[in-house]
Order: sequence, then structure tokens, then C-alpha cells
Amino acid sequence: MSKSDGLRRHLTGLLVSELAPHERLPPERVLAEEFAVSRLTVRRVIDELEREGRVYRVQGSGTFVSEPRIRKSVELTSFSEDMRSRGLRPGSLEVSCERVPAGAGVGYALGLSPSAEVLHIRRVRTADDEPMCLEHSYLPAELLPGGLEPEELHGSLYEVLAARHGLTLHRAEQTIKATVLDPDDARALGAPPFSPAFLVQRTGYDVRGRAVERADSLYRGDRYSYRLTIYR
Ligand code: 16G
Repeated sequence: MSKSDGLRRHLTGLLVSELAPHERLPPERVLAEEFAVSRLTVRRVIDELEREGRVYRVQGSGTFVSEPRIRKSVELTSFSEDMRSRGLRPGSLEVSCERVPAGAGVGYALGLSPSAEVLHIRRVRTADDEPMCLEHSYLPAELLPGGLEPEELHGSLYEVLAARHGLTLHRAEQTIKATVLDPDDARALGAPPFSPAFLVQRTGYDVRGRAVERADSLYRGDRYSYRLTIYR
């Protein structure tokens, strides 16, 4: 391992476990001495960390730890986790589950042929008993050979998938679109027909890269906001 690799590893360790956001890194001169490298080498390593967004420099003051990039709001969380973190009790109403052919759209998203079977779960998701979201989830039937038991559909799907079926969501692709509620969806959500809503489409993958879920989540526009922290 070169000296600059050693320095990089040391600084990464400091960033991960010892320094809090906005704490100052040791001065370049001290790092150069400690690792027996030139100030230029220290600067290059810090430049790299800065490009990666892990540290920032303030002229005349030094180099500081950046805020972590992943915020709660953009983590891969479940409806139940989101609601609990807001102090609300998650629930589900009008739950149904059927085995159907994937069709072209869901099949494409899950990397399945249109005729492959999926489990289609429909749920009205509630927070403290108030409807917030209408959710259609599609799971490849081949990943759940025994299907899902009716009682498994009332709590958290992600918890059931992980605890009982060994399927853990690791990454997801998500798109958010503006839409209006058609009269049936509006009734399910207790909102006026044609009122505004967000349609969030998620395809979730496990660590092995297998598509585990395709979901269409329709959120009431008057009760929901999406918050993202964006970086440049
Ligand atoms: C979220 C997911 C949905 C998933 C559900 C699981 C979005 C847009 N959708 O609503 O894909 O099925 O969480 O929640 O985030 P659960 O574990 O509470 O059933």
C-alpha cells in the first residue's frame, strides 16, 4: 500500500467513525508529517475526498466533514417505517392478493416475460386509520413459491418478505409523476374525484440484483409531500 493510500484510508476512517459532520480534519501539515508524505500529496487526497462530496474546505479555516449524503427522506424505506417515523400507526384496508400474468409493463419492469406469473397485492395504506396511499405491488411468483398467507398481507410487506421469505430490498429505481385520482381510486382514498395525487413507481431489487417488487403507489396530493436533499 502506498503512503497516499494509507493516508486516504486513515482519513476515510476518521470520516466514517470519528468525526461528526462539520468537524475539522487535522491540518494538512500535521497529516503530511504523520504519514511522511508531501503537503502536495495530502492536498491531492483531500481534493479527491472533496470531489466525492465527503469533505469541504473553508478558505483560511481548514477542511471539514460534509453532512452525510443519504437522508432519511431518500432512503429505501417501507410505508410502515415512513409512518412510524412520523409517529403515526400504519395500517392497510381493502387488502387483496391474486396470482396473475405479469403483462407487458410489469413484466418489463421485473425482467419477466408478460406471461410469467406475479402476485398482485392491492392495499389501501392508512396512517392512524386515515387512507393515505393506494398501493399495487407485483412480486414474481417464482420468488414466493408458496405464495403469501392472507394474514401476511395486513402488516408490513417488507418485514414479511425479509423475515419469512428471505427477500430483502437493497436498491430501488423510483419515478414520481403528477396525476389525478380517477373516481374509484378517489373513493378508496376518501378524496374528491379528480383531485391531485402523486404516482410513485418503484422497482426494488435484492442484493443479488433480482427484481423483487414493482409497485405503483398513489399518494393523496393534499396529504403528502416529497422531500429531497439535493447536492451539487
Ligand atoms: C412503500 C413502497 C412500496 C412497498 C411498501 C412496503 C414507495 C413508493 N413504495 O410504500 O413499494 O411495497 O413501502 O411497505 O415507497 P410495508 O412494508 O409497510 O408493507
